[in-house]
Amino acid sequence: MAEELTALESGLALLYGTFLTYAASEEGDDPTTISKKELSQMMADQLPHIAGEGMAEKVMEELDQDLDGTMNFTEYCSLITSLSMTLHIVVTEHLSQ
Ligand SMILES: [Ca+2]
Repeated sequence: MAEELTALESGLALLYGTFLTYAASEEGDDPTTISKKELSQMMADQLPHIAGEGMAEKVMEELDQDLDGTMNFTEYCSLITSLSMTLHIVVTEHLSQ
């Protein structure tokens, strides 16, 4: 009998699943990395309250460490870390007011 995932385990699975879904969303390109177009679609679908128009281009420029023009899983983790840190800063500032 499989045990139910905890909230954190579910969150990790969701983060990884989201990467895999968008990496493989366009046919004909590498299904293990997120292209600029896939990133743009992911941000529009999944980060509508955070990501503005044209932000995907800026994010790719900042996080594409190996300069191959796509986002691999390590680079995606940098995006998640950056978003998590932003959330932490916002919450910390709110709590200190
Ligand atoms: Ca890259």
